[in-house]
Amino acid sequence: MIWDAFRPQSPQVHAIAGLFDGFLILAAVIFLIVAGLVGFSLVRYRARAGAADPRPTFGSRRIEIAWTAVPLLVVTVIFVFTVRTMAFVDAPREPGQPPDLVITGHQWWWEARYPNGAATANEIHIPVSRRLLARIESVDVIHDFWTPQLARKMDAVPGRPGYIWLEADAPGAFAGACAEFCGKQHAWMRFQVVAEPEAEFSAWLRHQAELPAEPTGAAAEGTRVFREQKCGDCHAVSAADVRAAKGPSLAHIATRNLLGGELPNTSVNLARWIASPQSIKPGNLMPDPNLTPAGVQALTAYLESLR
Ligand code: HEC
Ligand SMILES: [Cu+2]
Repeated sequence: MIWDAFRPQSPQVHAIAGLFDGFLILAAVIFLIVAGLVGFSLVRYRARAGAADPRPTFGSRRIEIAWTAVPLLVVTVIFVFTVRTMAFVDAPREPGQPPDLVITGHQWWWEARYPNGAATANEIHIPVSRRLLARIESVDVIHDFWTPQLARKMDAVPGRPGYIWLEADAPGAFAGACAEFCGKQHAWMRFQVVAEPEAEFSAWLRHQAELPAEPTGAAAEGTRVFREQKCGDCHAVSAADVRAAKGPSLAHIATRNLLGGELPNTSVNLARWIASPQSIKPGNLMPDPNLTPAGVQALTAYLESLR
């Protein structure tokens, strides 16, 4: 996973980085001029033995105009470039089109829903070189959705959705994080944006909305434990199940790279999570279930069949 805020990978972040670089150069030039003049004055006008006090300058209109006009000009340049960049980077606050996906912050995971019913957690797929309009929401507290290489930050404020363009220049998995302190597991509210060629993206999107295959063998035993443990009160297992979700959709969970936003999705980690989510992500909103080792094994087999 790439986690490099200094390597922009989208036109929007290129624009933001360009603004930053420009201002850095401007600030460096101003610094050199000011520091140079201070240095020059220190040497040229230093106190000399026997010299008289220098004559103070009062009420010089020329100097006052200069030290008003020059900063005004600098600030105007900064303002114009900032507004131009914002106009390019920002999605409209009230877009006249439906979003391509809805991203919802939960304590402490990210849900992504697509119009065809596909739902995923902490792993957001986008096509390469096509910007998607993402609507950013929250169901509990204020979170902040941030993929440093792909898009600006956007607060996820309950009841007040925001919009961003989500785009990537090249295929890859780009790291993201919640950027607004939101409680105990804030630091673990990680996610990945997976950018892939258009054909792969649309295949992924179609597949995620399909119903899972009927489980057989150990996996079928897992569905029984799943019902018995009421996992389904919080988790959907198919795209047809659209109840308001307390937990991530587990439909096609076996196709995902990560668990809990950070842990590689392997059999061992999946079993560890099912057995004791609290020991992995203390305080998260999934209570430790009371399972036998056989129950953990059956559930793991079941969830691994959800591909
Ligand atoms: C009270 C609601 C609740 C119940 C019941 C519950 N879970 Fe969860 N589960 C959650 C929440 C919330 C998360 C997300 C935790 C986080 O990452 O902060 C989660 C996460 C998971 C994950 C990781 C998903 C991912 O994409 O990271 C798996 C797997 C999972 N639960 C399986 C189960 C199984 C199996 C059961 C039944 C034994 C179960 N859950 C019962 C709420 C629940
Ligand atoms: Cu958060």
